[in-house]
Amino acid sequence: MSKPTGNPINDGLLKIAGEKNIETIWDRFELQEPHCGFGTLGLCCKICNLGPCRIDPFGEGPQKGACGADADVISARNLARSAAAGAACHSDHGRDLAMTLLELARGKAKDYSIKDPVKLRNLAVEFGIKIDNKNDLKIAEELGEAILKEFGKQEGELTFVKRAPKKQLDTWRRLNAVPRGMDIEIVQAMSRTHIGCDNEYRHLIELAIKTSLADGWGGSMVATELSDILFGSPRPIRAEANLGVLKEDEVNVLVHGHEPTLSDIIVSASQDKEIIELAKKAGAKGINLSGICCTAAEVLMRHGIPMAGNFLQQEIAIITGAVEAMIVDIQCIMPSLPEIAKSFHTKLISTSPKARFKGMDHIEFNEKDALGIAKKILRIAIENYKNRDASKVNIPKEKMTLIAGFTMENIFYNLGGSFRKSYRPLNDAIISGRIRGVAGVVGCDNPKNQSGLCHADMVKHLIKNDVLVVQTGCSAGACAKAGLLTPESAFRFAGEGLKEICETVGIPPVLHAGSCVDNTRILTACCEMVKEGGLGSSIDELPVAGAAPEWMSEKAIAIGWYFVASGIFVVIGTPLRVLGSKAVADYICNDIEPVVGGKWAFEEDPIKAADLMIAHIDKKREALKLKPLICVTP
Ligand code: MSK
Repeated sequence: MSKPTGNPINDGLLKIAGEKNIETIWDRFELQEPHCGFGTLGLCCKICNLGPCRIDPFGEGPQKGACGADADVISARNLARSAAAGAACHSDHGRDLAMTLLELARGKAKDYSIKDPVKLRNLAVEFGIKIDNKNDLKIAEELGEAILKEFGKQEGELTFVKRAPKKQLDTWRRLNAVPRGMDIEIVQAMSRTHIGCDNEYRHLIELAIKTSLADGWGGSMVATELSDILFGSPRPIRAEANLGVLKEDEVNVLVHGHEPTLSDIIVSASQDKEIIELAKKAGAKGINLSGICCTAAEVLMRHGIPMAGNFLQQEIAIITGAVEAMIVDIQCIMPSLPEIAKSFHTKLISTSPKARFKGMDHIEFNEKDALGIAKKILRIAIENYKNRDASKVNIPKEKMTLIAGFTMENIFYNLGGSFRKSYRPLNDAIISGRIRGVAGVVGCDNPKNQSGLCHADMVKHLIKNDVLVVQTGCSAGACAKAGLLTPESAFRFAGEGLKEICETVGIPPVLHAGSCVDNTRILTACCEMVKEGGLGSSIDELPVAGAAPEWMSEKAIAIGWYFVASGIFVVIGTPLRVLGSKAVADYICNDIEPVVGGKWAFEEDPIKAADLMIAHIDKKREALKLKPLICVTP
């Protein structure tokens, strides 16, 4: 059995895995230790076939690859490539939603509709589309076309960068960092990092910045905005989280991955009378839908569908023995799942034309017959209910209530009430010293850390110190399970000032803002704070900070970079793979701050990392000459 993970629920199911000789991520992770030192430090180059080359970090062996690239070039080049991969994932996600919008507008996706026509119209205006007397579908068609052009645009600037404060935009313009289109920046990141191309580390870091900005202010922002239009803008909603949401007497179906196009329709299909009747005929009380990873966040925010688990829990969800079907699309899906499912009855179904898995059944999703495909998948799950072996069922009891569904728009209402829809109350609370500042705590969970415990420890420390926390992705899931996403948690964990605000407004001290692509909601909220006034003239002047304490994916690198480049201080748990180059590490953790306004820090201890964020927030408060905190928590 693998070492204890620090999470009793995971440990209980991992014990069962150990007894059945089932290998999980924790076992495989252990077998990889110690991790390759060259790779960890960013000193391994596999870009061309002169190598793989490596640089000796002790200065005794080779200091240059066969082509002459030194530690600075190799680590900066690797970093830029990782950022490009992350940006590509989010942008492709955004592109798919633009395609769905277009199919809907052209009558080829009959199972979808425009769920937020106000947002559709606002976005169309932002893209320069004339509304006149056009109906929603006509506007959707023109908007879909305009957004798809944005992906392939070769010159000019992305439309969404206009949302940024002028000072921020001027900084990017000075650096030639304003993305032209999503695709061109990702392609250039790949071409410029080819052997013998871009060979100056600062120039390569600028490349990482531009590519990541194309994600944050491009692909991801498109994904968030179009998801709201197609599936509805979230509103605060009560739900539950943790593996205890699985039910012994229902057909348990898990949706896992990232894109909401299928999962949203599965929600409708699971409420279909015919499907519920079928489940009852099979001996179950109904269909119990829940989610893993960011797909979970998408359906949680919009429909209150429970979140069964985050990234690290995808394997152990199957080990509960109670899952009839797990439906996957793209990103963060472990290829190990089919091997684990062999010991249980769970059917694994891949659905995206982009992602296949050895050992999974594949039912390709297609917007033209979305509901039909969703029902087909649910019928397979229902049919599989009879194969559940009661002796193998071990559903943990633990589950926790949470409130999710906070967006840049609805936070207006929550903070200001219906007569005062503005960021004024938030800015005033910060200016008057009731709230110290705002922190975004996001990202994955990682066996290098303790099963999501870093997130909860960090967030508790931040709210205790009157920092309002906004979360997305698996980090939000981890804190939901720790009971931090309820208004009541303010009484247990928040400092006096933050508690007072939460009590007055009725919000949790930790706001769930959605999935990985929804980190852009944090960007737009920062823009609104600047626009509201009193907290400086650009994002880098705000008393805010960001963190990804257990990051693991390349998407997290792109996200971190677009926050840093947007002027935000970002602390991550394990370092980016640049420590083999003192020049690159110094540059991105220090010298870059006067250039873009933000910078990176690496700190594994979640409390020390939170203290770095608090110190940064205090530094910004001081620069803005804000009042001292009203209630300093002892
Ligand atoms: S799912 S990228 S493990 S947050 Fe977005 Fe979670 Fe990280 Fe995947």
